[in-house]
Amino acid sequence: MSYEKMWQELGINLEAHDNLLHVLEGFYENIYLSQKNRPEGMEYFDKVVSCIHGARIQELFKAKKENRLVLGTFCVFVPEEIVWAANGICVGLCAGAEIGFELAEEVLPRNICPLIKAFFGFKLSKVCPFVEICDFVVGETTCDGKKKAYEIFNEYKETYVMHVPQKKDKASFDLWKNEVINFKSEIESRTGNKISQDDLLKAIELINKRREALKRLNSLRKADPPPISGLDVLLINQISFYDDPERFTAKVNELCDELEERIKRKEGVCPPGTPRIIVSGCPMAIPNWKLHYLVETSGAIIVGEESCVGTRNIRNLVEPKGSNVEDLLEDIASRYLKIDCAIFTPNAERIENIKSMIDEFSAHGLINYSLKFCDPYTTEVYKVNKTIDKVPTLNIETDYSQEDIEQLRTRIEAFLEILK
Ligand code: BJ8
Repeated sequence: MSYEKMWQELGINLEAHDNLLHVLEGFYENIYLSQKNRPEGMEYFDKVVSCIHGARIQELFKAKKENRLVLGTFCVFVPEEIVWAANGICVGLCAGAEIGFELAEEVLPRNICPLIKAFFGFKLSKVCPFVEICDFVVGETTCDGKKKAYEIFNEYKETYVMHVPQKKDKASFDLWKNEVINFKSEIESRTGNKISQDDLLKAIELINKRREALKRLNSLRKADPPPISGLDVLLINQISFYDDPERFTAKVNELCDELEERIKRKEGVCPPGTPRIIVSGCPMAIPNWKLHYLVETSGAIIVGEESCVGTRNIRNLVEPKGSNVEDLLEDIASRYLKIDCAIFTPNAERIENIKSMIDEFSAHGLINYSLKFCDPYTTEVYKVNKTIDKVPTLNIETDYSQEDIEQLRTRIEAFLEILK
């Protein structure tokens, strides 16, 4: 099926876009389709990627024709329940590839985190139909790089910014709750839909179910051998940001049924006793598969991601205790303020969460993964390493380029030697 007409309508640069899809296809074949003994349930997720800018964009296109609001986000702090409650659609925009960096560097400093450079790059080179189809994007005052970059991004795509506090005391909670209330008003005025208690409850249930399915998937990785690779779970987490939540949840649960059968048969994707690794740190947006690929082709298996594209995004559910809209908004605010992003100070709960993951998943090693120039995560590595004494740790600081692949492989192999 050809989607060219739709892409054209969205103002996509067709030639650059063709090249991107071509590179992505080759990448996917090498990294994903070459894996052995994958679960059959991965077929759905393979299909989603093979049609990454096609079928889902078409659904969004149709939704917009029906007057539904579509908005894009770059951070798990944006309370998407509010968008769904107003019959809108929320998509997490990816920024995981070195695309359009020369154009991005015309407006941004060279030494800025690749994730920020990538979201500019995708927009400026007009190769991402997700960005183009969004009515507007929602930014947040998390790290300094993003905060300042949104001011400029607003010149290219309308950007509404939510104020995320940097501490978690009562005053910060009140500020955040107020931001959540303002966001609700913003969404109501843009959609023309007044959000009722029932709408909010339904949206909370929809997103909680997605989180629960991903939690179920993660917990199945506790088995030795794990029934699914870290690469595949990473991909599923990445897809969770833009797929239709109801369909996605059903597909993850189907996959989990299959994985449970595999565990009963003691069938896994690697031999029992394979070194088990937790990766912790910056998010890995699609198609950033570099670290997982290197680790899993060097004789180890990743059993957990302490990341926003991983457990940080699914650990806590919204607990709807409120009996009216305002109280439910407070429940939402409280769930989101539990996120243990490194932009917070202090951020002790993140270190506790890493410790529990190491125990729960019987990990043999921890890799601190930071994107270059990400101050919050690179700086927090010191505290993580000072506290984690149960397993060896390895610090990796990288970007989206392929230049350091061999150097990283050598360091990962040496680390895995220690674990043996
Ligand atoms: S809640 S991790 S998604 S802010 S990697 S842009 S921090 S310089 S992505 Fe994040 Fe929200 Fe936190 Fe999660 Fe800045 Fe670091 Fe770049 Fe980052």
